[in-house]
Amino acid sequence: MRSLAFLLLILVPVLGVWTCVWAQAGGWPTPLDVARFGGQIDGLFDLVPWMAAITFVGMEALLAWVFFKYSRRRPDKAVLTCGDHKREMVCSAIPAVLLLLIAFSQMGTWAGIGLERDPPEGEYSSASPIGELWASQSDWRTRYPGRDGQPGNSDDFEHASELVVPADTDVVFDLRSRDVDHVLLVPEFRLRQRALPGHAIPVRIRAGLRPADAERGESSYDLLCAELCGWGHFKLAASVRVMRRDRFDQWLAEAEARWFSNGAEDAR
Ligand SMILES: [Cu+2]
Repeated sequence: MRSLAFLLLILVPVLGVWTCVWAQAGGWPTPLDVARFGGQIDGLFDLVPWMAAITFVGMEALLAWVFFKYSRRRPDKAVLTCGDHKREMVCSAIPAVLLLLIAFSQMGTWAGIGLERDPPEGEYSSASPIGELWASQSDWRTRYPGRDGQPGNSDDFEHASELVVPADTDVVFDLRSRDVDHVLLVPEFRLRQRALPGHAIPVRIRAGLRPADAERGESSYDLLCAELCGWGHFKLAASVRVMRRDRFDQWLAEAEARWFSNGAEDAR
């Protein structure tokens, strides 16, 4: 009985670590990464499970050792101790160090992604072809800046329920909300950003095509709202279409013409 219990104690951390390694090796449950900083963000995600796994194995091993060592009949009784300042300090310091490690390890990645409106000098040369992405109950609406490249004037045009972006291009746009809090989520871009009413939050993405779509020149990804934002939350399931640059330019010209024709092509 004792051996069986001991075996189970050993089995739990071994299976825990095995599932962790197996999941990572198989790329599960991480979605496809087509983002410029996706690898770094995944690395940050991996850090916490690994820390948890090592702590888990250590604690299980300690438990197994205690179980093994003190399970024999011993003449001495267990002693209840209350309050050990030194041990409490150690037990507080270890999680604090781990939390600081998590905090500092992500600083470089976030600085690299750069959520500032103006890109670092020399890094991004082209102006963003997208002005704003509006969330509302209950659709997503992209506002393109038109021919002058400046959002907020009369040559802007809109496209509903879809964000269309050029592939392998740095795109910066303002995320906005018309009504309540929403959360923009595109798992393949490793992008999750809250949209707040009254705020224009700059978002930078650089998306690629799925390897299988390289020849076709176009990929589609789910664009979701990750916040239960009201009765129409389910309607905020849209898509991001990533197009090769030449296809995107053609799409942009057609979308612009369609917007300003005011439906004239359908009346013919
Ligand atoms: Cu929502």
